[in-house]
Amino acid sequence: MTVFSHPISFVKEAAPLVRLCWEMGWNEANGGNFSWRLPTSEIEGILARHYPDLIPGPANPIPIDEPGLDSEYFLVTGSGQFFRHAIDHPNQVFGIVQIVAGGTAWRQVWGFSSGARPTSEFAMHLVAHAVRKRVSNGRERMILHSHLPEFIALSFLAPLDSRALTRALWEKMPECIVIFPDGVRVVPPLLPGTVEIAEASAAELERSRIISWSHHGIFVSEESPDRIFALVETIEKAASIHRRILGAGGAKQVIPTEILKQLSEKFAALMVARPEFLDEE
Ligand code: 2HA
Ligand code: ZN
Repeated sequence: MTVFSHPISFVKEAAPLVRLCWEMGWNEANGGNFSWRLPTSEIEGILARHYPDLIPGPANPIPIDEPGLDSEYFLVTGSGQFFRHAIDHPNQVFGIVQIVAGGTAWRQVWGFSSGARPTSEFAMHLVAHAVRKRVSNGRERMILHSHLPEFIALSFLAPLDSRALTRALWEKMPECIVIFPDGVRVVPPLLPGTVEIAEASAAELERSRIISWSHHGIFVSEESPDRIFALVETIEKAASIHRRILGAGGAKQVIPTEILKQLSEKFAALMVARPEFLDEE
């Protein structure tokens, strides 16, 4: 395998993740998007060293003000860009933007070599970063939106309900409750890219790193490429098991609640939250 390299260490890490998402069948064509809140002094140092002549672009207003993100830098995929091209054309697929003017605007500082702008979901990503930066005390830095086939299929087969979906996934694979104890929060069908879906999503992101955009895909927040990939692949695996069971006429039995409780006690130290949907209704 050719080793991918890039002067910007964050692009070097993000491009293989983004390309892998395409290989997994999660991000077809220009579907989905990715962003990474970069450590400020590190990215400023890298840009000054490798791209000393960069001139930041003009300020573009953000639909929803995010004062909590003022002066932050984001590596972000471009609107219309293909995840499939991330390794071959990283400087075209990705850009780096900085939030300026007290969190009311962004300006481009690097990338988007073919003239793209940040993803059409950029305002949504910023809303999510603001919520999850606060809720996770700064740990989470990365957002991935993917069109997962098995996970999307479930939104046509099962109730659009956070508790029902979370329990259905937890009860199919013992790893699930440990890897996503915060559960999957369901956002009802709303038009992508609107302020309305951003607000509904922000409310759910207060409770979990993982939201389902019904009939559309998953939107998750995590710390690093490895963690975000592991989280999404586990959810998609559980969704595929659940969907196969539904397709075969439904489960004859599931992992008992008692075992889920024991798992969440045994692995409590590894878990990001206490599971909320374990109590009886
Ligand atoms: O095409 O996935 O949600 C980008 C998207 C919009
Ligand atoms: Zn999408």
